Amino acid sequence: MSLAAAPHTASDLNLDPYWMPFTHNRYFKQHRPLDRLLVSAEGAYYTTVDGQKLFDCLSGLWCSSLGHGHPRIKEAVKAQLDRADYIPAFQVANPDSFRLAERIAAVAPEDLNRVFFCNSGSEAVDSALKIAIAYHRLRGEASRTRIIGREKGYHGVGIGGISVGGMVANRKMFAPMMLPGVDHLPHTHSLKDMAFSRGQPTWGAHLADDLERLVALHDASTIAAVIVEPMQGSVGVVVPPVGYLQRLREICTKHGILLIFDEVICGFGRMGDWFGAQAFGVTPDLITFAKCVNNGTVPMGGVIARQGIYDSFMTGPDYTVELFHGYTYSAHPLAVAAAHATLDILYDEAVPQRFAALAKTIEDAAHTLRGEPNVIDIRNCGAAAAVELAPIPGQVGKRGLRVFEEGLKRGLLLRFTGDTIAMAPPVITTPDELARMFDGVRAAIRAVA
Ligand code: PXG
Ligand code: PLP
Repeated sequence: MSLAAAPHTASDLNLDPYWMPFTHNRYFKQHRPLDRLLVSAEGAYYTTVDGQKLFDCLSGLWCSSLGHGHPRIKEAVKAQLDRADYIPAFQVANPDSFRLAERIAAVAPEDLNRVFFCNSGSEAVDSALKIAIAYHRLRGEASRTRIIGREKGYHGVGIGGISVGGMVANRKMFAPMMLPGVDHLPHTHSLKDMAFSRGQPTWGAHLADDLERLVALHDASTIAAVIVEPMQGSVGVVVPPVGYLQRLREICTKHGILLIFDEVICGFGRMGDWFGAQAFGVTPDLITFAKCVNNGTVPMGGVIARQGIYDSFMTGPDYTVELFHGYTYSAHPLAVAAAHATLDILYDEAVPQRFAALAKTIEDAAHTLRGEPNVIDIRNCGAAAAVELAPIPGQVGKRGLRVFEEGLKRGLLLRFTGDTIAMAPPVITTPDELARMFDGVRAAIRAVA
């Protein structure tokens, strides 16, 4: 029986078989929190199994930026389901996949106009890394095999993504599986130099120069690509210093290294433009996307490549496969239909521009939390903000968890990573809802002081 059909049977629910992702399974299952069992979603709110409404402070997991249940997306997915539930993407295609690629290319920067589809951000990252390595090989530079990631980076949970990623908890258990030859740039998160910056910190552009040190160490002829998130979402809204991404671009260009922007969170409006690339005025060679491409409705991810990268694969006899890579569900018709409807809404409702306006309000509201107990940093970028709290001594992550639980009591579904609380509400958030969100966060922070 579904929870939705019988909301009051939640206490009978067998919690044991489901191995929850990125979750403290034992804590969850011992506490059996009814306010964490979500059964419906509408606009900017979830409803719990007990009927409590929770404001969606992170737009799902950064993916439902238009709010939930948008009628145009629902209709598009239902109509597609009536036409065809599944269409293979190998050697045949749904015409709507071509149209979607064309529309994504139209909003991507410069000549990034070739689009490869997959089903998640993690797959997008692994696909982009494979494309980068293969590209150099096809051009006769097979020695370019190293990938440079960044400390504190998050690039999903595939083997490629954890190798280039820089979050130690995601890596340490899996050390023997890591890609060889990966190196990391230093992260740009320095409380000493940039705490409480509004928007982009003015300190830190020089950290990009470390790429020159890695080039000197490894030699450019061994380096295929650099991958970074323009704005780092997962680690808690870490904002690129003014000039930092520009500097990375210059060094990559100078040494023939591909620059990959992992825009799984930045893409499709949140930064106040279509991509972080445009918001920050820096064009990479490859962009990964997922999440907001179809408002999180059906899993979808992808890679956007410069035309020259695609063209370099188009060699050999024309009846042979050029890229030996793809997924059963690449360009799944339901995901494609949801993406078309999402793009319609992004245009018709001027979503990137509205996010740019919301960004300013979020910045002002977020920084009013300065001076609250244990608040050691506040960061904001686009329509996203984070509050970093001092850990309870010896119990890193406990304060974040307790603020999250206090948030639930106040009708807020917050996102915590360690002791950092991140917020990225849907574009439909009203000024009143935004004020209530920050009031609730303030009260939750005080409650755990
Ligand atoms: N790259 C980036 C930059 C991401 O932020 C991924 C890749 C992986 O995407 P998938 O679809 O495989 O999960 C991500 C995902 C959070 C949070 O709370 C962030 C992500 C996922 C879940 C939670 O910040 N980012
Ligand atoms: N494992 C097996 C045995 C398969 O047959 C396939 C696909 O055919 C996969 C894994 C990969 O699945 P996907 O294409 O959904 O990534």
